Amino acid sequence: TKTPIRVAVTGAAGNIGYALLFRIASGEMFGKDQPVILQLLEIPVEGPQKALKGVAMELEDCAFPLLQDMVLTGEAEVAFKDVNWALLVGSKPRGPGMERADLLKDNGKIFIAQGKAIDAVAADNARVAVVGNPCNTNVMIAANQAKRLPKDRFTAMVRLDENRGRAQLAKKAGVSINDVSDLFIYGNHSPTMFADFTHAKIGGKDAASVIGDEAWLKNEYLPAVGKRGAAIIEARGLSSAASAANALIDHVRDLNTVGAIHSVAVDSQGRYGFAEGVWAGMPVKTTAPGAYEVITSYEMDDFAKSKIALTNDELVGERETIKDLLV
Ligand code: NAX
Repeated sequence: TKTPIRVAVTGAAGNIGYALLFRIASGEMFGKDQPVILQLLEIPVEGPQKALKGVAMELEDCAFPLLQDMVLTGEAEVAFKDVNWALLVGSKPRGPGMERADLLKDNGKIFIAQGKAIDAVAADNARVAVVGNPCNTNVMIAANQAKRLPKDRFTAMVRLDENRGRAQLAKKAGVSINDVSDLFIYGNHSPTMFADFTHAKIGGKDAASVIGDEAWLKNEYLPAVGKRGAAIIEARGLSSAASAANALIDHVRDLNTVGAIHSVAVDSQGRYGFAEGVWAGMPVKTTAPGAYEVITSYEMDDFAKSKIALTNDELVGERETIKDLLV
């Protein structure tokens, strides 16, 4: 049997945590033959710690054969000790009347502390995936602290946006989701993201020609994908949780699946016209378990370039807001 891998999940007693942990423990993220040890972090406050115990009791009650052990903690240094994967889900939600700048700064502090702890105690092969919003900027802050690990180990999740974008294209075209390919998300996980329909394929053909309605793609589809998170909150009274957990399963599984091509927010290194040093969604191809190369071959037309410029401006603005938090 394989050696267990250690997986940290932060915000483990939250909504996404509840939709995520059981699927990791059942083998959907790392494979049906890969034992896991879950190291669960919650804020060191009675309520969340008690709720975390409850979640752990339910995990126990599932009697998952792959779940070798669990660590429940309020301390980052304990949660990230020797981890192979750190899934940073927990963050502070935007409160009533709170400015976006305050949200960025408050969350930035969390990701400084967690980046430091990962740097200090995580395994040498550690990989980090950030979900907690604003995820592109949070991952940049964590990576900036964790100098021991190469920057390409740090990714943020835009896979929910890719999945949403593929589903909406399939629905419009009246085809199965399996017929939609090559739809990638560029930029920020926010309404400015660019779901690049210009290179998407439906049944192997150009999506734009299959849909046959460019105005719909530009004026309805793009905003609908960008604002889908808000539409879920409006309908459910709670933000996306099961679909976000599902996307994180896809994100991590595909980063471990050689040949998988998928959207991931990575250190841009100036690719596709993004500013150096911001984390932006773009297509990557997994080359070895946990390793990937960015696909740089897509040629963008003027429309696509203008959309990328917009989401890049937002990423640069976020970095400007938290620049005092970078070392
Ligand atoms: P919840 O508020 O239900 O859960 C978050 C949990 O994190 C809480 O239990 C809280 O106590 C904990 N937490 C807060 N600060 C922490 C810290 N410093 N260390 C450890 N735990 C901490 O939110 P949930 O619905 O689970 O969403 C979690 C995050 O995912 C939010 O930031 C949300 O905005 C973000 N999302 C990101 C998505 C993406 O595609 N990248 C989509 C879904 C989701 O909106």
